[in-house]
Parts: sequence; structure tokens; C-alpha cells
Amino acid sequence: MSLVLYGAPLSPFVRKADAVLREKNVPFELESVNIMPMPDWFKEISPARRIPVLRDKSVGEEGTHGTIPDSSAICAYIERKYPEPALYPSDPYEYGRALWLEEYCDTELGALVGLGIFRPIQFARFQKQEPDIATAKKTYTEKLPRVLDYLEGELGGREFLVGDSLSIADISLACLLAQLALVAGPLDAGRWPGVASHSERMTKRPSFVPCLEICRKIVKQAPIDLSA
Ligand SMILES: N[C@@H](CCC(=O)N[C@@H](CS)C(=O)NCC(=O)O)C(=O)O
Repeated sequence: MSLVLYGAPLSPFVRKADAVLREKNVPFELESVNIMPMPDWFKEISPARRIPVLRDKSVGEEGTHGTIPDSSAICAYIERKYPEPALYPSDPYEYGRALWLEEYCDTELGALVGLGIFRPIQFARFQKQEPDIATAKKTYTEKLPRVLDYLEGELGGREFLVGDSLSIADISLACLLAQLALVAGPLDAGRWPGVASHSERMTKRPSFVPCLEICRKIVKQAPIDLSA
């Protein structure tokens, strides 16, 4: 196998690269990397000390040569190397919008879902501690709505965030909302109908199913209702 994706399925950013590879039917191997603590060999190829990192063995098999860190860089590399089906719009403006929405989901939504909700609940469970429901609820009820309102507006009742086909923006959004759903269940479809149905459709795609099945087995516990 020439492509190795280093990471763990429970990371939404690993999931993003995983989904892009699967959407394009590119064979790859997912090699598990524990980030608590991160092994020294991985630190060498991940200067930001984060997962995922991709290795393209056809470029280099050892050291940093042949590796690309960061999900956005990895996905753009995969797109260039395996152009079909295209996951980045060809129209320049739509391309710019797709990159913006990818970035917005990865950073703004990502910080709230990851640091504000997923970690306080799931990392506590991993350490056999009580989940910090108060922090998760505060993020869910006070900070998340503004971000979801924006994304609801961007979707505007359409199937995809940009243009009329699947793009990297949809994949980023779906990866973060799947992360949220693992610990907090589906979104309120009455309040965010577009985003909720986007998430439901996306997580049924064959490119998402294998990774999410593994994640549900890892998380095990039922989602917590954070809305009340
Ligand atoms: N911008 C990065 C973010 C990656 C990221 O934050 N990964 C997390 C896991 S979800 C990580 O590796 N964290 C390591 C740590 O917190 O020590 C990307 O898109 O790949």
C-alpha cells in the first residue's frame, strides 16, 4: 500500500482525510497513533504534534520525506494526485468559498466541538473520570448556536455548502458534526433543519460509515442531551 494515514479514527481531522481517500476510492492503510502520549517517531514527522499525517511511500519511506501533516494539506495533496471525483470546485470563487468553509469548520466549529464539548466528556471518560457536563453544556448552549446559525445560512436549504456537488467544505462540516453527535446526539432539526439533514445524509455515505462504526464502538456510552 503506497499511502499510509497515521492517526486515530476518533479524530475528526483524521476522519476528514479518511473520507476524502474513500470518496476517491484510493487504497490506503490507517495506522493507529496514540496521542496520549505521542511516540517519538511520530513527533519527527508531525512538527505541530498533531494527527493526521499522511505518508506517500512512493515519494519517501523514511523520515519526513514523503510525509504531509495537517488534514487540509493532506486533502489538497490527495486531490492533486487523484483528481477524480473532484472535491474542490473548479470555479475560482466557489473554490475560495469551499476553502473558507473548510477552514471555518476545522477551526471555529472544531474548537467548540473538540475543546468545548468532546474533550470535557470523552477524554474524562477515557481517564475514568466523571464527564465535565457543565463545560460541555455551556459550549453547546451559549457558543455553538452562533456557528450553526451561520452554517445554516450558508447551506440555505441546499444539499451542499458550495455549488451543487460534494466538496471539501461538506466533508469538514460532516466530520465535526459527527464528532459532536458521538457524545451529544443529533442536532435539533427544528432549529437547524439544513445542517441537521446535511449531517444525517453525509454520515450515511460509504466514505463515512466505516470510520464512524469504529468510533461508536470506542465511545460506547449513549449520547448526552446537552440542550437542556
Ligand atoms: N489543523 C490540524 C488539526 C489536527 C488536530 O488538532 N488534531 C488533534 C486530534 S483531533 C491532535 O492531534 N491533537 C494532539 C494533542 O492535542 O496533543 C488538521 O487539520 O490536521
